This record gives sequence, structure tokens and C-alpha cells, in this order.
Amino acid sequence: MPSVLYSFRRCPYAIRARLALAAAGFSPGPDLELREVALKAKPPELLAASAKGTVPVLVLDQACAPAVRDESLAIMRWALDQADPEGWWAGRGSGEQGAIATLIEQNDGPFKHHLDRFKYAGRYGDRGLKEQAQHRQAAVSILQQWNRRLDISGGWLLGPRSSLADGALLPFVRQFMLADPKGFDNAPDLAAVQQWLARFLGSEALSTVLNEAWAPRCPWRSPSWLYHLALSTDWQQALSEGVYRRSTRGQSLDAVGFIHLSAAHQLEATASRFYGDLPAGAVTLLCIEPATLRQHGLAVRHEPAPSSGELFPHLYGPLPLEAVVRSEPWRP
Ligand SMILES: N[C@@H](CCC(=O)N[C@@H](CS)C(=O)NCC(=O)O)C(=O)O
Repeated sequence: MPSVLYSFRRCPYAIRARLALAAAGFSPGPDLELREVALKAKPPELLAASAKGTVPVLVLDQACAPAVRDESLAIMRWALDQADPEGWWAGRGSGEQGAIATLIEQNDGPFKHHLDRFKYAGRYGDRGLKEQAQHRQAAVSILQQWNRRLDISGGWLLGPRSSLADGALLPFVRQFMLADPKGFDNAPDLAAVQQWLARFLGSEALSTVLNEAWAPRCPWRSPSWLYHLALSTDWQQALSEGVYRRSTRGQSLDAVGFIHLSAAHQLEATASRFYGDLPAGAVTLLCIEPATLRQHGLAVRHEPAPSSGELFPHLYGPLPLEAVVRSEPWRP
């Protein structure tokens, strides 16, 4: 069984975990399965591994105990315990380890607090919008402290080479910059932070963990869900009518008697067989929660396709919209 990393491409916590795993020499493949997650539709496997439902989560193969690490820092520390060729943590004395811990606490506590209230001010109501500038200023003040440290340390937070602190903080500084790049460039007394971030943005380390293998554009398809490929126009109509009643391309539920579904591993073949001639955007993938179908008293039967005998799930009845946990443009 490979270890599994549940991740979300843009999440700074997930980025820092991927940075440490990559620094330790791991890469997605036979030994590490990368499962990109949509935060609005978390797969049941992620929630079974860690009920708090945040990413990143690393589920190690059974030989390791405990098997689940569901905090980004725990994943970083685990990765660096396996291999730490760049000396992010290994060989650091207690003074340096203490400084790393203090910087990470400042980042994960006050800096993240102000970053969220600056970047997502709208989520905090009228008061949030009123206080947005204050939060930005508070975040800048923390960056100025890090700037003073960088000025004397020689390029990275703890000296001339990068450490766990740089890997843990930079994804958040990047997020702060992305919220207002011009404001970041023009902020006073941040020259060393700007250079530090620029070095990170141009690094192979970051581009590696933002590439398709580490950060796929398409979420992982859980085998616990069922799937249906819908013409996007049919799906739009269902959204306005409140229920989906198509069986497959060009055929209605009333005419066929059931809705054709696929299991995760059957999707690619179904798509190329029946929808392969359509342009991008014409087909929408519906991810369906079977438990919701059961709650609606709907039956799913696995029945053989006439041509091949392969068993496919068939839904007997209209598809309720509540059972669709996610819809997304189909991407092969
Ligand atoms: N303390 C956690 C925080 C992780 C976290 O909050 N991740 C966000 C994504 S950036 C998340 O999963 N949020 C859950 C949600 O949006 O439903 C860690 O360090 O791993």
C-alpha cells in the first residue's frame, strides 16, 4: 500500500508539507499517492482518516505508527526525519530549533490571523471591511520584524541556508503578496523580505510542488462516490428544475428506466466511448454520494452492459440535486 497525501494545490499548509516531502526526496508515484481534494466536497476517505477535515493529511503505510499525520508541521517533521539533505532541521542545535519554533508560532498565530482578515475581509462582515487596513498593517509589522532578521542573517531566516522556518513561512508570505502584489512591493522596510520571497518564487523547490504531479488541476475521484457524465446543457436545466432526469446522452430517464452511472475506475472509458467527440466544457462530471440516494429511497443496481457484460451502476429514479456533492467540467 502506498502512503497517501491529501492535499489542496493552493493551500499554504499543504504547500509547506509538499515542500518538506519533496526536500526529503519523496515524489508522487508508486510509494506516495497524491490525492488532490476539493475543499467543498471532501472525499469520505479523507474524513475517515482525519475527522477534522483539513488538508494536508498524510496517511502512512501500515508499517508506521501512528499512521496518520493531520497537521502540516507534523508532516514536515516526519518527512525531514526520513531524510533531510538540505539540513532544514537535522543538525540544528536547540537554540536554532527554538528560533524555528518561535517563528512558526508567530506565522501560524498572529500573521495568519491578520492575513486572513486582510485577504478575505468580506468573510468577516461589515466590521471585517472596516478593519481590513488595520489587519494589513499588523501583518506588515510582522513582516518588518522578519525583514530585520533577514537583513542580518544572510538571506534565509536562520542564516545563509534555508531551514524548516523558511519552508513553513514562505507559503504564507506568498499568499500575503498575492492578495495585493503592488501593495506588497510598495510596503516600507520590506526589501529583505521581498528578496527572500522572490528567491522562493523563482525556486525549483516551489515550482516542483506546484506542478501537475504534486498539484493536479483535477480533484482525486473517490471510489466511494458514483459518477455521471452529463451534457452541460442538461445539467444547467436540472439546476433550474431542481432534479436531473436524463439517462445518458440523448436519452431520458423516462425512456430508459434508469440513469447510467459509472464507478471512478470506469469514467475514462465511458467518457471516450460516448462523449469523446464533444468539445471541452460540453460535458459536466457529477460526483454523487450514494448514501444520499439511499436516504431518498432510490435504488442503485449493478447490471451488465449489453455489449461487454461489465457491471455498471444504474440509478432507478431521478437524481436529486442534494446527492451531487460536486459538479465540474469533465477533464479526461
Ligand atoms: N493546522 C492545520 C491547518 C490546515 C488548514 O486549515 N487547511 C485548510 C486549507 S488551507 C483547510 O483544510 N480548511 C478546511 C476547509 O476549508 O474546509 C495544519 O497545519 O495542517
